[in-house]
Amino acid sequence: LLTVVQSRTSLSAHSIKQGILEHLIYSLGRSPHEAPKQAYYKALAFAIRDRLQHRWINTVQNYLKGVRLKKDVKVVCYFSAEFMIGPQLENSLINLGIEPEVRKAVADLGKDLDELIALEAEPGLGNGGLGRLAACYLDSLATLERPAIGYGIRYEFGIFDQHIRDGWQVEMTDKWLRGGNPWEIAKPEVAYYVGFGGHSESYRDNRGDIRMRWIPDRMVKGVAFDTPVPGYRVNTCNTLRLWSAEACESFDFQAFNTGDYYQAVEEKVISETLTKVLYPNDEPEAGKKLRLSQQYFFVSCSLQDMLHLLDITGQAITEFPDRFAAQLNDTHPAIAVAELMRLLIDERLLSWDDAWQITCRTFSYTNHTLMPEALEAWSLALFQDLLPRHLEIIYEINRHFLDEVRQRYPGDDERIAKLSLFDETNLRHLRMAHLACVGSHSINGVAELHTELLQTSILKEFYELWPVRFNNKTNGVSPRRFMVLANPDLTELITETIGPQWITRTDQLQKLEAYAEDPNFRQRWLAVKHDNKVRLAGYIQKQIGISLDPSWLFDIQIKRIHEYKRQHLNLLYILTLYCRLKRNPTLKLPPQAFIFAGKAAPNYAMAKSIIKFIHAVAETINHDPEINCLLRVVFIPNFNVQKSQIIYPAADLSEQISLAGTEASGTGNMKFALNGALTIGTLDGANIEIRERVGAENFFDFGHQAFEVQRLKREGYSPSSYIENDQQLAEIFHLLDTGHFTHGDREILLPLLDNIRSIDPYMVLADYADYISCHERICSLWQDQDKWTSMSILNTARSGCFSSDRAIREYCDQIWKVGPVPIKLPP
Ligand code: DL6
Repeated sequence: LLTVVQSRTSLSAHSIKQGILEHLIYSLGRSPHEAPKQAYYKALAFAIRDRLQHRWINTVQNYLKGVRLKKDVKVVCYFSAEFMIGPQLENSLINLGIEPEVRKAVADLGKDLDELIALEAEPGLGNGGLGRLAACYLDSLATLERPAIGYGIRYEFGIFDQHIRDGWQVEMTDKWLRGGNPWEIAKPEVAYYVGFGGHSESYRDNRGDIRMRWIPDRMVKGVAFDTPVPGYRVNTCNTLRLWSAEACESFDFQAFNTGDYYQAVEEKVISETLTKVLYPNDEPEAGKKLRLSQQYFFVSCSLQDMLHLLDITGQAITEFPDRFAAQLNDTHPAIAVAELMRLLIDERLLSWDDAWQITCRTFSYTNHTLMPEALEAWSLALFQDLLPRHLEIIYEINRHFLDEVRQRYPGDDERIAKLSLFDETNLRHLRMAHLACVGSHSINGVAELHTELLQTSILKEFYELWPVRFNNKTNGVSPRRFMVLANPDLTELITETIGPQWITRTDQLQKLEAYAEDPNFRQRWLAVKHDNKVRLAGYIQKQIGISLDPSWLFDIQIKRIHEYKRQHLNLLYILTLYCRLKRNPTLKLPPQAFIFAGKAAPNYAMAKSIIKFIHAVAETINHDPEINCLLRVVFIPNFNVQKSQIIYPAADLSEQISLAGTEASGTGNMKFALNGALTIGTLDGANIEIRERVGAENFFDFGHQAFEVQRLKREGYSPSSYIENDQQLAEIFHLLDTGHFTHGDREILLPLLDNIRSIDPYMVLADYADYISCHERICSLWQDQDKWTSMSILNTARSGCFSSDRAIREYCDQIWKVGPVPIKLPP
């Protein structure tokens, strides 16, 4: 065994080269002479996965042993419908610390490592911030040596590929599994059955007590696919366990036996559609039965898996909350509260009270949005049809809960209606956020302002009822993924200056403050930024055919396209510069490149119009010789993790311009700041904390604050008056109305323009004037490159607390109570 293990664990260039060749020949059946690059990528990925394997196996063994010995091993189970893990190869090399050896091994085989890395298909198993946060948290959990499993869904088709045709977004299916996925290991023996539909019935158990059971009319099998999650330079390698739906053999057999072959095949197809595709967010979910089925499916598999782990380690069911801390990443997995209750009372035959205590001690809930339309609510008819037994359990949970509320607030019917798990106002709906709150011992927001707003708005009554359950956990991002991997030159410069400890202790970045005024260091810092801009400009030239001068100010807004994020406010600034230049061609203006990227939900017409708007402005400006010597506009299609890694390091200016009170936190804002971009931002989400940390003098804030937004709304917001009172705005709207940017087409942007003029739900016009003057300050500061560079250094130096390691330490210490379990490898 030892020889087998050693031949596949050695980290020398020679052994890695052998590993690649072995996999080329024996796993992929290719001759090294004729194998295409894709096969080399895959063989390399297999060779690297081998090198993670003994860490991975030992990590699981260590945890199980710890549990068996009743040592305090508690596992974090991160329940998330999305994990945007990004490409795995380079991340694994960095975490194992073997990039130089691998580069040599690959070069010895006549290949270039960077080219092979670029061939990796990205698993787009998420929509954006929420899914990427889950991936950063897994990275930090492993790096901090905390036992953890990420539980989610193995979507066959992840987030759609975005193509741009004539300036419009076109969605194409993503085929990330087309070439196979070398990182996952299918575990067909780790499988659970999940029921749907049917009815419930009562029966007498062998003690004569009446109990309930669920008789589903359809079963689906969930099969585990495991992906290793290696920590940075530690032996811990945790697991991301994603469930894939399969038809249940027993049901197939039944159909086969009755001779109904086609029925059996149909059953199989229906079952497998369950995990076919990720739903894009920013669209109403009402009526999407398949979405609720997905949520229930992955949650049920995961809870059954946790119970199984408890059983095989010989633990009593009462130990469940001492062995597992389950985090609900938004409400998508909130049905877990009812499912754990069902498993405990119907299948493990626990009393209601015991089951409820276990449930509440197990779960904690993170809210990620204040947007009313993003708060999940399922119609009772749909719910009844799909999960009838769960609905009964939820009624019972609600009955117990409202009894408690009535005792606290006798006669306060209004409060009861607000707190109830059911919204009785229009069509009856189940409020998933309420279910999550009631079944969790901890409820957190993702930035200070967001948590405060939760407590005073959408979850106000819950906060009044249980203030101690509420807490804030400001988001964080992985410094490995978004600095070490994305920005190797900056990493080298920082490491050379302050040593390598900052990679896992980002508070040490503070030491860079001492160099902020050092001309030599500033020069080197600037050179790194310049090279990163050259890299991005090269990519844009190659992919989109637009050339950018790296000496220009790179002003970047990359995120989901949404009205609340206000990409159109950014466009109004660009159009302001356009008009000013047209009026006065000799105007002194620093040359600026505006770079956008992001996807719009396929059914979100306004967001799609914003993409068209960006392209219309880009086309006009980029082709106008009077303007394109000072301004250029670029939209990078199909934004994903891989692309983000090239973009963040190249930014001079980060646009974080959501209407105050709408962005829960943001994480892009942190990635930019850590890479030394200055931020222009509203006092929204985590922008506020970034500004506090980096210093108000190193941050450009503008716009109405959240409380002012509320006041404006109360007083009656009139967007048209802003146009009437501002000549510049009036001129811009006139140009847009006459089709100046759309080849004379006056209709194409009209719905968007009319919406701004008449409703302007995210108050673009109210913040316009301040945004413009803030940009003016930025332009004048840009002239002083020394000052700008010092501010850039200070942004990085003071953003260490936005590491996901800090966030995960807080979750572990304050919510999950999960300590480190260092992994020892056998000699
Ligand atoms: O917490 C991660 C991320 C935040 O940074 C963003 O501000 C927030 O918009 C995003 N929320 C969602 C909501 N999805 N749902 N529901 O993606 O979470």
